[in-house]
Amino acid sequence: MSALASFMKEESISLYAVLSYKDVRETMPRLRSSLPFEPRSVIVFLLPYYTGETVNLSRYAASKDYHIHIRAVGERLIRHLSHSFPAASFHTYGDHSPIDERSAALIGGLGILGDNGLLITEEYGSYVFIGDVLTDLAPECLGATAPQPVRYCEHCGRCRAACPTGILRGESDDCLSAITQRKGKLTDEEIALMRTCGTVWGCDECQCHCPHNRHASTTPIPFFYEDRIAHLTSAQLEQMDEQAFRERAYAWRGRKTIERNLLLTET
Ligand code: B12
Repeated sequence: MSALASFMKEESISLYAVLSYKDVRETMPRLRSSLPFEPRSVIVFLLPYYTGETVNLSRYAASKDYHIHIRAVGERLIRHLSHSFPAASFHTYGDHSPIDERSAALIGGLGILGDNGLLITEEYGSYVFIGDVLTDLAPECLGATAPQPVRYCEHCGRCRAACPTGILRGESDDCLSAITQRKGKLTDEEIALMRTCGTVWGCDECQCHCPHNRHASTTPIPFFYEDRIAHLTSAQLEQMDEQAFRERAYAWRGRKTIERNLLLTET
């Protein structure tokens, strides 16, 4: 078994792909040029996160911040591969990557593209995070695959119909997830949408209505079960010390934004 395959097995990661860097869609060249090496290959991996229902937080935000786990997996992978390839350079990303992560996962054959813009896998539906590692190793060293044609969902229309703001129907410029994450004052209409959908952070409406998520398996990754909060209250937030707060997915906007959302939906 290759060093890469043995690592993925140890980490219970069943969905990953290796691609040549020239085949992936680069969206942030600035990030690539700040690397001290020229990337030749990409390892893209999926981390399923569904652990069960939530009350007022979207599913991705119920556990500790997923960036913590993506980074930890990426760093462990780099340490593991460095034993086999000591002269190679690596860098890990999750979200803030030089490449379009969804498109890399799609051409890596890991899933299909839903009309909600999300990558959908067979086993875990769209409840997967995407992480990636860039390296100057030649694609052949890691057993890279040729890019596969992008496959699409059946366009059943359920995500479009369920989208609270209508962005998926081309009727708005804003996604409810983005609205919950915006600083400052929200409009009455935006507040009403948050209340109707019962969310204080993120939005899962398009995912909840997707038939591919109906039988999505729960994640085998322990991280997503630890310190899980399915229902956040103002009182709980107030009691969270700075360290605990910093480890939540809603921390990047500061306390004020999530505090405001709780206040708007609790009254
Ligand atoms: C900014 C951001 C957001 C913003 C804006 C979303 C947006 N504009 O796409 C907001 C806050 C709204 C958001 C919300 C969510 N997000 Co978000 N988000 C991102 C982030 C950091 C950047 C996205 C971006 O702007 N990309 C650049 C633009 C140019 O890409 P795009 O054109 O919009 O994307 C299209 C291409 O990928 C295209 N495409 C696919 N294949 C191909 C192939 C070719 C050849 C071409 C040309 C195009 C193409 O299809 C995509 C969709 O239309 C990504 C991480 C990342 N680095 O990708 C996560 C990411 C997309 N988000 C993620 C998640 C989980 C969510 C939420 C579900 C969270 C939640 N519950 O609230 C929602 C889902 C909302 C939705 N239906 O899109 C996951 C998605 C995982 C998955 N299964 O697909 C990602 C990948 C984070 C991660 N590392 O796992 N997000």
